[in-house]
Amino acid sequence: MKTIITEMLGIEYPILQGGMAWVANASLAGAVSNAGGLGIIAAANAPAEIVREEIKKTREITDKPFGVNIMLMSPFVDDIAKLVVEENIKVVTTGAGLPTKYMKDWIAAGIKVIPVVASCGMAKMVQRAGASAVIAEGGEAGGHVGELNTMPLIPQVCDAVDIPVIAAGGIADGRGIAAVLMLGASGVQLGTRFLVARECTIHPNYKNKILKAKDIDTMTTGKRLGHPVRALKTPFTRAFLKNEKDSTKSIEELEAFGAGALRRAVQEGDEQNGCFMAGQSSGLVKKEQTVEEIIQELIEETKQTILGGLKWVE
Ligand code: TUI
Repeated sequence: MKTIITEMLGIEYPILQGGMAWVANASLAGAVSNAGGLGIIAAANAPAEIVREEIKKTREITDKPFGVNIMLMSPFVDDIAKLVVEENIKVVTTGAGLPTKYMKDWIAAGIKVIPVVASCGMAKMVQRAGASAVIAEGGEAGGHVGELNTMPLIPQVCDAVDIPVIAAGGIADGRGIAAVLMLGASGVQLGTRFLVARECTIHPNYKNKILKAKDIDTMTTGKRLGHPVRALKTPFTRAFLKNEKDSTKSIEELEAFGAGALRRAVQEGDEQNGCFMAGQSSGLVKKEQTVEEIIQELIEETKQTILGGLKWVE
């Protein structure tokens, strides 16, 4: 399935794997790249040496293109920004902020920069700074999310910029991929669907919670902190929301309450105190599969959906 994105990135299918913090390691990224998508290692809040090790491991798993996602709120962001240049990384995606101040150096090093944006204004800013493409992510996504949803966001970003648009947020099957291609996207980024991949090394409790989740089982917390996060409804998210509504609780207390919660979910499967970040598409994710099976199924469904769509014409 060729699009401007497969040609730009040298991959077989226009499917990127989200740069999920604590989740997107060499095992997952390597498998996605081997299956013809673009695997992405999440730098998240990790120090540079840890990320360097994951890059090395990924190169042992695959000789196909892969990327690194830089979480711009990371305390190590400056180090990671240098690391991707040193390591000759070909594709950098960013999240949770504006990467403009790093882009000149990345572009000079030949890196294709693909920021995640949540609005047209952000998309235009990164286009001006030299982005190769943008990932426009709707609020249906898991993790840190913006205000707009995927359906209105994608066509507006497509109109706002001249660079290719990759759609993210709420997509977990071929119907979603077909839909966003119709909205003008030339690729997709999926996170939640890859959480249950065999090669995804998260705790089994995390996978089981995704597999059991229904349509209404995610919520956002953290609006008062200025960075809303979507996750599965659990005792942790309910307690967080209660604290958030309690005006006697300071921002610092809220931050402290949330600290380490994603790690507890991913590594310990802690159903009481973990934060299981996941998108609204969790209800669409029904079985554990290999990454290869997921990608093949996504492509087949996308083609069937597009062909079947002809029934609505005439
Ligand atoms: O970045 C993400 N998703 C993430 S990052 C993350 S780690 C984290 N954990 C707890 C709290 C906060 C972060 C977990 N999930 N997705 C990409 C994304 N970026 N979605 C939305 C945005 C975004 C939102 C606002 C990017 C820029 C922005 O504002 C730009 C600015 O700084 O004005």
